[in-house]
Amino acid sequence: MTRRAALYRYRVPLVRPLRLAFGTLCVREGVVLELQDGERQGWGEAAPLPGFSPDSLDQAEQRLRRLATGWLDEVPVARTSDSPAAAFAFDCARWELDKGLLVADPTLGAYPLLAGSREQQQRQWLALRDQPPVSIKLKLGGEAPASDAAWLQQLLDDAPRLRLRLDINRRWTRAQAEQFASALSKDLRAAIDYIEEPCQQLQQSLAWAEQQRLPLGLDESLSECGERLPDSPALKALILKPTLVGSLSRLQRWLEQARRRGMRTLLSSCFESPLALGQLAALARELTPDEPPGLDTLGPWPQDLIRPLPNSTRPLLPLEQLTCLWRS
Ligand code: OSB
Ligand code: MG
Repeated sequence: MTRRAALYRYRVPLVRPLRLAFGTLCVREGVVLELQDGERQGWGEAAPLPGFSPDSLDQAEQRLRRLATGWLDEVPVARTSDSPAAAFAFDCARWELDKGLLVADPTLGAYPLLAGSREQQQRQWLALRDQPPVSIKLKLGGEAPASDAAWLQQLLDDAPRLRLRLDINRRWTRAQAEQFASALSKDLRAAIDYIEEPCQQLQQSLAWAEQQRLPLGLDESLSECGERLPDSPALKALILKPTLVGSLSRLQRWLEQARRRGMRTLLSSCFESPLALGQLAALARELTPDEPPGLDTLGPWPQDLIRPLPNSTRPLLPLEQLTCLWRS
């Protein structure tokens, strides 16, 4: 059997700028790995998110080249790595080689994400209000905490059965978190599935959630946890972003640990391209079948990458239009 490998780079201007808690992105860049073993083929994408990921695109590219070279020579490459995005990409490509195509429609069962300014969120909600989803995720923390609570109350008045997932991305001081908790009505409190990353420090978030008896979700703090989740009754949800976690075996270990503690576990995206979003949707179906993943991040993508997503109406950006960086 002949093994072959190649690396490509994409650079895609987004339909509209992505305003995130940690900066604004107008262009998304990533590296795509292609592995071939005889007739079989596997793809993987590494797209570290600037300002959020611990690794850079250059680091991911270097690491992927090493991993691919090791695979071609059939020698194992040391697992330790400075690039989780590369480990994720490599494992997806290996998965496809071994088990077949990793693709599902990321919009199926997805809960909507309201992001951006309050005004933008209000506009997004207007489009959803008449047929409200079961649950919704909101990015909060950009306004005064009491005003955020009032906005949530308005959502609940429009759709009384709505379940809320809130993501603060560590924007609150402990005092602001207290203000938010004090502004919650009883209904509103009961409608909250979890609050992701409220405070600037994990210890503050834990202490606040325990004291207020509010359900806490962990996302970016996971990188500070080493191999063990903090022991806290407030910890109710683990949001896992494979681009940040790295290898699929590491992802599995987090899933098992969280499940042993009765936490809910969700996969989520880092604004990867439709190629990786389709893979994340398929992985979520395998690994977290009772929780739809947080993948409502397709909006800014003008095209599907390399292969069409199921049910997609976007045009395709074919492989020929990517820059080939290396091939064996
Ligand atoms: O804070 O959870 C985040 C996307 C990129 C970077 C950070 C985050 C996100 C998301 C993805 O919110 C969507 C989701 O988790 O539902
Ligand atoms: Mg989050």
